[in-house]
Amino acid sequence: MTPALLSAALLLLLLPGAPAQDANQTPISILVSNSVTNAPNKTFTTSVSFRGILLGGMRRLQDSQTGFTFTYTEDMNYGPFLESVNGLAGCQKERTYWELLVKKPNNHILRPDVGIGCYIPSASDVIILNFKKY
Ligand code: B12
Repeated sequence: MTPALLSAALLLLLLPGAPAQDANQTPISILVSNSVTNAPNKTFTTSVSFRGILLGGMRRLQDSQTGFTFTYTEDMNYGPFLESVNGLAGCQKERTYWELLVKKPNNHILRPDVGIGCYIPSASDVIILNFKKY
């Protein structure tokens, strides 16, 4: 290959628009909100594997060290229960918990009838983790 062809090939590789993401990954956003204190929202981006569960995307995000952390407890009947996000934990005494909502690309907001271990995100879902009172 001539030097000119080689630099053209290198340029193509570096051009924006080159596939940045693994084709097997479904991109999603995670928006952390707090309807108790109205603290500012924070949005993060992550991905899940093909037909992968939300918990996988949350773990991937936590491992990427972008300032998102979470903990969960294991319920014997329903699986993982989201206990805390970014250091803030739900509390039985104060009747607070992390609610799971999903904003679809058409802006409709759903409240899934399963938790983070069962919900399978679709491409471009905005997962809303909302600290709330019950
Ligand atoms: C009360 C209740 C809650 C309360 C529990 C707080 C409390 N301390 O009482 C709150 C408001 C926190 C709650 C939240 C959610 N819940 Co709820 N909840 C119930 C309900 C109505 C009764 C549970 C109960 O008290 N059982 C009696 C006690 C004695 O048994 P227990 O085993 O100790 O109950 C505990 C578990 O049920 C656990 N729990 C409650 N909800 C959920 C959800 C998940 C995913 C997990 C892992 C555990 C869990 O909290 C209870 C108290 O500690 C049930 C429906 C039902 N009729 O059973 C739904 C139910 C269990 N919840 C459900 C869901 C989907 C959720 C949410 C994911 C909703 C959402 N989109 O945000 C969130 C959990 C989010 C998270 N942080 O992970 C589903 C679970 C179905 C499934 N296969 O996953 C159920 C079956 C209702 C439904 N839609 O069909 N829930």
